[in-house]
Amino acid sequence: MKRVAAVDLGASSGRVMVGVVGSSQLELTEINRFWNGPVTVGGTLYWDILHLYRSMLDGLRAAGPVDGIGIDSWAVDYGLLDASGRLLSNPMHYRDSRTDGVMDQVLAKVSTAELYGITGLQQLPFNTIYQLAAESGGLLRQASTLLMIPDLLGYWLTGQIGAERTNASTTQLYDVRARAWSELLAARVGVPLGLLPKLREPGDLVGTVLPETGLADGTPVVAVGSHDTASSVVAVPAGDERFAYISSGTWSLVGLELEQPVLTDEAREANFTNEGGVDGRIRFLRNVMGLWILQECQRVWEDDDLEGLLRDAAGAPAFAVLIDPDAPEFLAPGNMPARIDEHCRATGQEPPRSRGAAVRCVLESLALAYRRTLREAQTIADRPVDVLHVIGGGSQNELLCQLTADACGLPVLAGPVEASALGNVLVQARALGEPLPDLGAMRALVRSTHRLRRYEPQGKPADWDAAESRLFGAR
Ligand code: LFR
Repeated sequence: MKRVAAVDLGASSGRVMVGVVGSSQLELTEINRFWNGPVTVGGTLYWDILHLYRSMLDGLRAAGPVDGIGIDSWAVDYGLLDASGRLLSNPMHYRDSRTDGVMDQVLAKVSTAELYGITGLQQLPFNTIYQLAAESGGLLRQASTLLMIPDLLGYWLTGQIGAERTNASTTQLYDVRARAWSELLAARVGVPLGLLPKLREPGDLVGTVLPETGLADGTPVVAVGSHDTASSVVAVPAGDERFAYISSGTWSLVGLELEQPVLTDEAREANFTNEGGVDGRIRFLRNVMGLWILQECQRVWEDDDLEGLLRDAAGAPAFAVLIDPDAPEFLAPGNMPARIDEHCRATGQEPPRSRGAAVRCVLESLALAYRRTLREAQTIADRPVDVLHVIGGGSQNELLCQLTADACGLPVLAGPVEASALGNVLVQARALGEPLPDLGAMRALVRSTHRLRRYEPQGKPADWDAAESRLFGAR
């Protein structure tokens, strides 16, 4: 049996959890939970990295002695260190507007087809490659090392430098077939290769904690699937290969787990990503905007009664208004209710008349985006699926789970909620000697220790067909 600590940082909150992992045991206890989000300074969106580090240390101290510590977080963002190992600038938030228009500048140096052929990555304006191209003030010239967020926090804990592979795979500077940094792309976009540290595998030892952390001397820090989505996919409680998943939180990551990347024109045109998973798997998925739109509505409404909003949404008329949740205007923080209204007017629809109607519009639109993404993923990867696993915080949203089952015409199995933290502790426990030979064994343990909720598809499939062609048909 192993007792390990998972630091799991999401875009709206971070947490430290202790996991006890044994042959028939998998239990998580939350030690602390802390705010995370963008902080605007001088018109730029930053993460509050020292607040995250301090809160994580508070949690780790409160956790007491553990056999290991693992860190996962959102992807694509990074800190730059100078030659003495000091952080050059506070890490910026991927939703900051400094990358506006930068993709086109980079695409003038490397074509979309070449970029996709090497990295297999979905084009998102905030991919690390575009953020680096947007760095100003000669920062890249002053920098010696680039560390992704979990690698940066791991460096502060241990003094050791490295780049965990699953998160490196989200930079769009990583060659998915060669399984190495792409020298060609780095050169083409002017990123010094020396900036990119040696790659680490999930399960590798990062180092042991430094005395200044105040943590128990000698505690190992273990690399996990440090991209939160990689960790959460580890904890998908699937029994065989014929499954799809939605890792549901601020983002909805919708797709399949594959053995090999799919780098075809079809996959590129449909903008699917091939991110690196634990044990060399590929996460073939697309980012759908996710619960972010609803979270931003709640922030603007100053309404934290999600239950109440969902009740109102359940009672609101079906398919009254539909939006494309992936429209670029929904990416940056801001007045989301007003943007929804504008989007409706621009597409010839009456804006929703109540909060309940707006929430219904967001959830139905998400369900339609899931449906389209899943169908495309199955066709492009030639992988039929029988069941859709919804994991992460969004798996608690009963209305969304039911709409998802209805829209996709598949049974939805919802749970576990804390999927990233579970994936994190499972990979650590294995690295520390717990007999969990492969993903199948880890998933069987999640299945036998966690209760899942099943949603059968209901309603009329024809209604969803009609709604889909209303929303996406003209494209
Ligand atoms: C989810 C996630 C997604 C990534 C996005 C930005 O938390 O990690 O996988 O595309 O955040 O980093």
